[in-house]
Amino acid sequence: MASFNKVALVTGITGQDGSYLAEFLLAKGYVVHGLVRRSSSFNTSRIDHLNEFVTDGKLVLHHSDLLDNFSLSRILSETQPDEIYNLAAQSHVRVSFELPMATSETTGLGCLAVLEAVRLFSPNSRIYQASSSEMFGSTPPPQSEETPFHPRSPYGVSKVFAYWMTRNYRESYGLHASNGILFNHESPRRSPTFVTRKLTRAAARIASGLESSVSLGNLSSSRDWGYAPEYILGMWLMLQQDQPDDIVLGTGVATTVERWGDLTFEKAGIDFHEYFVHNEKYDRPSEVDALLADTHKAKTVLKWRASTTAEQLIELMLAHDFKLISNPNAIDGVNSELWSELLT
Ligand code: NAP
Ligand code: F7E
Repeated sequence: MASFNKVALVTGITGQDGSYLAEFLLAKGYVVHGLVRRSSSFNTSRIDHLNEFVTDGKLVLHHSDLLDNFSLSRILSETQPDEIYNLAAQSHVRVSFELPMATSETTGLGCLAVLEAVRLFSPNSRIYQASSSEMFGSTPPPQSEETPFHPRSPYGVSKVFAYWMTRNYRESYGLHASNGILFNHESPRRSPTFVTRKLTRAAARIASGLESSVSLGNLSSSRDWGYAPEYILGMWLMLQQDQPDDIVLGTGVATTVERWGDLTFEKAGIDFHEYFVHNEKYDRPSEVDALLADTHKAKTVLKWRASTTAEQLIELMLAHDFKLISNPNAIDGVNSELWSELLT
């Protein structure tokens, strides 16, 4: 009997979440199509360890761009994916103040381009839209699916647009389109331009005598920080539900940036306040002060919960940043016990 593989299409496959999601789906037996945008230098370092699947034809990489509707439409027509994960975005909040138009195009209109291409060329595909806790902005915590949005950056505003477009296509055309409203999730694959990885990397390098300070912006904001691979399971579960929905994923515990810095440097054997330098270039024109997830719905509907604590997350990120000092090509695998738990 011929075996049947589900087909998934992942935009943003070269990013933190896209790389873990590709691994997860391949381990589940999916054929995975990933969109890679053209770059003048290599931009596939997070998925290069999956090359054996490219050779086997299980992982197919396509050059595309969320801003190129024709390529998106052609790829959707040709691949007819069962599931589409729209993870591509200009995802840096501070940068979105410098690039408001480009951010709105990719992060906002890019989602609409995917929805419209699905409606026209692959209407049976299920869609996951990577919505964000940044949409809550200045609305006080805890934040749930019922919390009103008050975004505080061009990034947050663009994500609100994409969120409502996703709902509108669900209500207007009956698409199976879901918003995962994810709070911050981190990993050793996180770009060091985000504060958690910037801190674990700096602590490892300062403790090893390679650097002498770390420049940062606002330390008083708090975030609900979880471990990215666990959130991949939540994304996948949303697309396995009979009905599309909008669901918050987070840990339910918040930590300030300063506390993350203190803990990280302490675990590296040094004192954060000896090495911290304030640099206003990292401050934002308007800040999101406090994010904390109310994950009641994820627990009841998806039976999903985050299990890695902020301290455990710091330890695993820090360990990887120390490893990178002696071996710059070290690959950060997910702990095999956790991985098999996520896959079963
Ligand atoms: P990331 O590491 O910044 O990855 C973003 C991905 O989007 C990269 O693969 C990037 O390609 C791609 N991309 C950017 N512009 C594109 C364009 N015009 N066309 C096609 N691809 C484009 O982000 P992440 O942390 O994995 O997050 C995944 C998604 O979840 C994003 O939409 C983000 O906004 C959202 N989100 C993230 C978090 C979080 O805490 N991580 C929380 C809530 C929501 P390159 O590799 O070439 O740059
Ligand atoms: O900032 C403060 C900064 O850039 C966290 C993205 O994945 O999560 C992420 O957005 C906090 C902010 O993440 C520096 O002002 C201080 O208060 O690590 P971040 P973010 O802005 O929360 C959401 C959910 C997303 O959807 C986004 O895509 O840390 N902070 N000093 C700093 N932040 C950075 N990046 N760099 C600093 O030097």
